[in-house]
Amino acid sequence: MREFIFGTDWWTDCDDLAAMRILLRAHKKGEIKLLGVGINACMEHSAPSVEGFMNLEGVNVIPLGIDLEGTDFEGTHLKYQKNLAPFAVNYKKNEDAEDAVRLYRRLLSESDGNVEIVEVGFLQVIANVLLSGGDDISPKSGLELMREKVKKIWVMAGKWDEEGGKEHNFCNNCRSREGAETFCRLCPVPVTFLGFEVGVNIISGNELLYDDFLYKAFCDHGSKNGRSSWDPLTALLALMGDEETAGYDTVSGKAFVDAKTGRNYFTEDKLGLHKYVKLKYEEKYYAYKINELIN
Ligand SMILES: [Ca+2]
Repeated sequence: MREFIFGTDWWTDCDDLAAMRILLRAHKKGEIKLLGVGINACMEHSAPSVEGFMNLEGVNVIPLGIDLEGTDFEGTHLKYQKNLAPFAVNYKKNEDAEDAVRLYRRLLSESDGNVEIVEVGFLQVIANVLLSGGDDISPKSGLELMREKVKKIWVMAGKWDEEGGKEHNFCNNCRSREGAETFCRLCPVPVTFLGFEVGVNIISGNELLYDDFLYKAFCDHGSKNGRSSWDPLTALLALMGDEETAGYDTVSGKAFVDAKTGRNYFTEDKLGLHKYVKLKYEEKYYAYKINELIN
């Protein structure tokens, strides 16, 4: 069975929750195994609200990691997290979650080498995994663990329809900018990016039922009529496991992020480890597919 680690900023936007629902439902159906969730931004109710959401979805045995230092990203919308946090059982506070780098190292070292990562937030945690040395979990470096255990990484980040594009997950602050630069430079496995331009005009979550807690979270965010679909598109792409089948054209090459500005650049190369996706169909095609999965 395909195994996934889900990385999320779970920060100010609600599209992370739609992505999480897609993965949790696939996990519940036995289509995939979700090994763990790494939260790469830290607000007051981050870990409790992630666990609360999972419990409401009927999935409650997935380990959480968090970057407790990731408190300095820009933006505030705490309400949906505050409302989900009371549903937590095991992670009553952020400190109850394992350090996210340790979680990744542990999950990777325990795995058979078939792991895929879906990352819909900031990249400093994966970057720090790549920079990590051997420890009590494994004598292997993070680079070795990633090379041996990770098959593919699906990332929502970047703006690829222009050279020097600026996008939130790369650009938010120096933590995200430096993390993104390190990730693109060091990551030894294939990465597919879904960029800002792909998801911005695909609106999903606009058909949720009024008594659905995901609808309440969308309302708490100010998105009762739906939201751009960056994160759920990335989750769906990862689940389908193939860009073309998921409805995208791809450009292969090498991505680069400027650590000072967070701007992204791309050098085309048919043999490159990086790809970014481009829409093949009209936006409503993708919105329908996401709504079908989250309604
Ligand atoms: Ca996100």
